[in-house]
Amino acid sequence: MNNISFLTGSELPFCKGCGHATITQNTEKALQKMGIDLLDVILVTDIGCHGIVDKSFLTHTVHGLHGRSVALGGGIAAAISNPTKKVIVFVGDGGATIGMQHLIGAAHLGFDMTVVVHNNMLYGMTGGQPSEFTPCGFKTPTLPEGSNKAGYDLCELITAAGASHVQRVVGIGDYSDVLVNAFTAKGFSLVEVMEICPSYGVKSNPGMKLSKLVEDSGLIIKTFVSEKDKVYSKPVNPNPKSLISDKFEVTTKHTHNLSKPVSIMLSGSAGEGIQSAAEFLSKAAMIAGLNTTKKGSYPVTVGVGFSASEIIISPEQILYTGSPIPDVLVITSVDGLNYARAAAGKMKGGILLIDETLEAPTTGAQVIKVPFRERVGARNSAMYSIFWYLNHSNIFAMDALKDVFMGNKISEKVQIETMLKF
Ligand SMILES: Cc1ncc(C[n+]2csc(CCOP(=O)(O)OP(=O)(O)O)c2C)c(N)n1
Ligand code: SF4
Repeated sequence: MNNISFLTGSELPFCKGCGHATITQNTEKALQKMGIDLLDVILVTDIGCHGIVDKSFLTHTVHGLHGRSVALGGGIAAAISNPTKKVIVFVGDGGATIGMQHLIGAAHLGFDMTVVVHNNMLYGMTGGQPSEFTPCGFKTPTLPEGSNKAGYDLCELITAAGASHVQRVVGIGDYSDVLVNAFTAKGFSLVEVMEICPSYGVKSNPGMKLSKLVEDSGLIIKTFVSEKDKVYSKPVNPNPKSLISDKFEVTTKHTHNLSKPVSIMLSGSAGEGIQSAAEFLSKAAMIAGLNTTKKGSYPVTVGVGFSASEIIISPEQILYTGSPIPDVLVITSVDGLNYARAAAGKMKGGILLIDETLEAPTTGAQVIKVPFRERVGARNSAMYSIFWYLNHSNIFAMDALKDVFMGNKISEKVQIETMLKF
């Protein structure tokens, strides 16, 4: 037991008689009984009336999106993985409805945390809409005829999902020991506190008593499971390989002739190497001492239709990706032509390199027809187009692009000489 104050001392932000206030007071008392330090508590709150209490707590607090507080809390618990710290999540029945999968998942994975569900059987903050926890017959301002079905039995669900400690309690008086039991359990614990919202629940159901309502709804007040030593088993590899370590390391090896940025759009068909060609061009520009950005566009069905990439190459730092009106537009197929027609129409200058089999779209750019497909076939046409463009523009040393090409598996299948016939 300690006498640390876990609350700011200013008034709690709830309507008079709201059960959320009782949960706040019982939480403080439970934490004092545990003798835990203020800053060893991480309180994650959800959206809703209960969530605005975070400004009253002197502990660490995190305010989550509606229904996502359990996912946030689970992430924090997994990341700190420290038995001296206590992660507590406050969520309403509305947030529990929206984030049910997170609750089941967190119980299933056994995250070391406690969820306190503020079940006032409706969405309080937004004026009393029913949630999936609204009991049969319970009326709300937006459901004045009363619910015609039973609400979820959350405790049964979470017990079945594998939680270590689950208890339901009627939120009246001192139930701090119930919270102590949950807070001190190892692994995932949950307490469902039954309440009525005086502003919407009581008004819509005059004379209804909380204990009677809970009893009539068939929700049992009890401890559903209490395996207090069940521990969190890490669901993921504890020593994952860094995603950064094998990134492309850039050393300038070649020269360039660029004094201002140039934007290039490659537009062709899925499966014809547009994204690879864009990547090769970007990497080559980097080893020629330039900055580059690359933005890929393709339909969700990645195997058919167009594929396009917008590349910017510049001697200066570039703070954005994409260039809807390129300086250079390369079109290698019919799909690419259809995709890039609008961009071509906006070009007032620059160059348009287009496969010689295609009819050039309306454009203010200088049009150059090149037999991309005929020279190297459809699959390599995009790759060939960047060699062709680099040879034509000389914006940086061709040796940079040759280096990137030769360092890739493609060079085992495609002779580099094929790419160098202009
Ligand atoms: C994803 C999402 N849906 C809806 C809302 C609007 N909204 C804000 S508070 C709230 C009701 C909250 O009810 P509950 O979670 O039960 O908490 P209570 O207010 O009763 O404490 C809703 C629907 C939102 N903020 N985010
Ligand atoms: S509206 Fe209801 S849930 Fe919200 S603070 Fe008031 S009594 Fe509590």
